[in-house]
Amino acid sequence: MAATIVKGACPHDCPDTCAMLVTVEDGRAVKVAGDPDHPFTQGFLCTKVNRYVERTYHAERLLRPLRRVGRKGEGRFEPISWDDALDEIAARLTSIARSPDGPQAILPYSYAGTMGFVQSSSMDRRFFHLLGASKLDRTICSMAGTMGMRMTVGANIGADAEGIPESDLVLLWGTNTLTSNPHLWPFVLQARERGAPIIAIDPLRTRTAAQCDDWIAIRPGTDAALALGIMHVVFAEEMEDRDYLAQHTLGVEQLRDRVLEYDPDRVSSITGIPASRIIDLALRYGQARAAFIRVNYGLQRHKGGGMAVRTIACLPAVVGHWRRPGGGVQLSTSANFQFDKNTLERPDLSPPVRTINMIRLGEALTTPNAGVGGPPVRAMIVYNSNPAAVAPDRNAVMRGLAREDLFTVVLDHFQTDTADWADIVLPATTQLEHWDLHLAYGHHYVSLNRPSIEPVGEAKPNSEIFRLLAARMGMNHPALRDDDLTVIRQAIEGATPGAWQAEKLRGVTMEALLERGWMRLNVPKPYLPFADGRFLTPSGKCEFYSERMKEMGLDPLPSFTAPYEFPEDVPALASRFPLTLISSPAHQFLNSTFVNIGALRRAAREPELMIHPSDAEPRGIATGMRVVVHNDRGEFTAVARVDESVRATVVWAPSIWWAKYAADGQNANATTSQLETDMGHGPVFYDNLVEVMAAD
Ligand SMILES: Nc1nc2c(c(=O)[nH]1)N[C@H]1C(S)=C(S)[C@@H](COP(=O)(O)OP(=O)(O)OC[C@H]3O[C@@H](n4cnc5c(=O)[nH]c(N)nc54)[C@H](O)[C@@H]3O)O[C@H]1N2
Ligand SMILES: Nc1nc2c(c(=O)[nH]1)N[C@H]1C(S)=C(S)[C@@H](COP(=O)(O)OP(=O)(O)OC[C@H]3O[C@@H](n4cnc5c(=O)[nH]c(N)nc54)[C@H](O)[C@@H]3O)O[C@H]1N2
Ligand SMILES: [Mo]
Repeated sequence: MAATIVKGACPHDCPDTCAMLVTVEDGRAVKVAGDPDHPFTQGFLCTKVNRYVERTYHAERLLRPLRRVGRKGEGRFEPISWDDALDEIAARLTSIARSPDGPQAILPYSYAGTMGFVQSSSMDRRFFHLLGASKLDRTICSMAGTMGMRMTVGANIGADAEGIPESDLVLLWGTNTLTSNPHLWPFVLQARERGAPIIAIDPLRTRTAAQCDDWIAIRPGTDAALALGIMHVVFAEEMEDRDYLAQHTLGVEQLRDRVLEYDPDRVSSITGIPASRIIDLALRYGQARAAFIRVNYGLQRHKGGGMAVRTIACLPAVVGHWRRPGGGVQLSTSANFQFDKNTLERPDLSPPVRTINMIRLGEALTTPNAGVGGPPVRAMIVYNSNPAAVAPDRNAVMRGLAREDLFTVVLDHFQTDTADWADIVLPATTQLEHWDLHLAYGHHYVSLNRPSIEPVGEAKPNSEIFRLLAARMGMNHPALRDDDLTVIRQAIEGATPGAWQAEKLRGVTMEALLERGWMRLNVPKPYLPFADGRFLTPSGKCEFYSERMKEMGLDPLPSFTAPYEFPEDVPALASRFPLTLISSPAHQFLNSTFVNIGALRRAAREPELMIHPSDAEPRGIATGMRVVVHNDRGEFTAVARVDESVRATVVWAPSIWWAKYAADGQNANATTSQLETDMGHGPVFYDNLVEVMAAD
């Protein structure tokens, strides 16, 4: 039989959202490839998603519903029918909802295993809203930076990566592009071919930094100070764009005063970067005509993450680079995708309920009022997430998952660390087996995913599982009966087809998506969102001064906010735990997804810890030795790699391992905390002091 090619989209949590072509023979997917016609992803897939066929037909794929038979966490399950599984879940949830604790004792827990609207933020949300379950604040990745962008430019949108070839200076600021955003790289190379220097600002000489013209090894959590230092020099040297400042910004006089406090010497003492290098960077920035700053979410995983992003986002307005293609800053493009979220999620169906912050799952499961008031959490439905691996303060999370009285349901493709602690495990379909609709957070194309194969085994789409559960529980609302294609149409066209379409979605239709697979938003190419000002803030200006931040009790002007665990501020803690641990993504994994794919895990070898020779030597640590990384929250072991690619006093543990594949059954989140960022209640994964010692 002839092979057919089906147009799909990569579902993973990555800025690139690749257009994917799936080759199918005799009903079986045999190959995935990038769509060469896609202007941003340009026909190649990453190391991980190239193995999507292998992942889909993996021998350990969950094929049937399972019920726990052993003790919690023992990992012993028996297959059961869908009918039995749904009956049992429906009975348990109904009895909790009708008990004095009420439906708020039920907690959905999901994040971005798939980013598709159908499988991650529509039928599921409608179900939990109508049920009256607790809400989940999905903060684990991006909320600090998102808030930072909102404060300065008004929304989490930014410069267009397709303009980068016209840039004359590219700053990769707190981002490991070749690992986490690889489809940006060809654009960066085009800029370099035309003479633009590429500079990485990162405590690690990542594989990306190693390819750059310059590596600025900043101390973790000090980026706002560097940005203020750049502005200090730019104003001192009169390199600012006075016309742009006068027309399109708010608070420039206060900003001028503020940056006086951040002279290169002071900034050097905070950031650990020599003053001469700060001045050099600032002069290059000030002299450029269209510098492109790619910030990513890595740098906002510290206490001052929101302020750091907000401060960096001020830079292009100071020099007026928003005016020109290739100039500006990009954290995300996601807020351009104005899908009809109210119709997708139906928040109106929910009674007033409490909200639980997903990064405080440990606390929510182990404190009587879930840390926020109200009943204890008695049931948790996990989908698109693996909290036993990814959530901070892992030991607290595991104490919660171990509760005999917690009813846990996990929907996944595999028996993850979290699924091991479930009462019921449900097999979910992969992207090859279901419909979906995707935004992107690193470019401006909408993508449609068509299923290319029938579900493997008895797997069902998340959307279908929530429809079935709703029916079982007598939740008789029409919004819980919409099929997947209807949901996609609703996202694009709104609740009343034809009556509503957001400006940037104009022209993006279901028919066109069905035919082409992806479509550019209704924005020019390259898109210059703030070339003529028109910021999305309350004032319509780029807000150097933010009244809203003042109302939140924050400094209304850009400033440096020290990390919680900034050594000079916490000398007693720092004397016991002198090293800062960064546990950013391994090249071979996508958060904790793909850790069970043999070839990728072999390439990642085993949990590693990179440590600078000046920190290794006094501790008697050599490459290849097993080390213990610990603090008061917990410990994990790793194999040391002594290397000058980390700043002294910083250590790097590529993440996020499944605990069950680690020799000690732990991962880096044993050491991370449940503290929140300054804005957006985000996590502080890299604001984390530890000590390292040889294992024996
Ligand atoms: N291969 C792969 N790709 C991924 C992911 C993955 O797990 N694997 N995850 C996806 C997800 S969910 C996300 S959110 C994005 C994340 O995308 P990125 O933010 O680009 O993620 P990282 O690769 O962690 O790069 C962050 C870099 O920030 C550095 N960093 C840490 N703290 C600081 C700091 O205080 N200042 C500065 N300047 N740098 C700092 C780290 O050393 C690291 O090199 O990537 C996505 N892409
Ligand atoms: N220490 C440390 N911790 C971190 C980070 C870090 O850098 N360091 N990064 C943080 C960040 S940026 C993020 S975004 C989070 C990520 O946290 P999560 O979004 O939880 O990401 P994953 O670990 O990839 O888990 C996703 C799970 O969803 C499953 N899945 C995928 N598609 C489907 C589907 O269609 N249906 C169902 N039911 N399941 C599906 C996958 O098999 C996988 O088990 O982790 C955070 N945790
Ligand atoms: Mo993320």
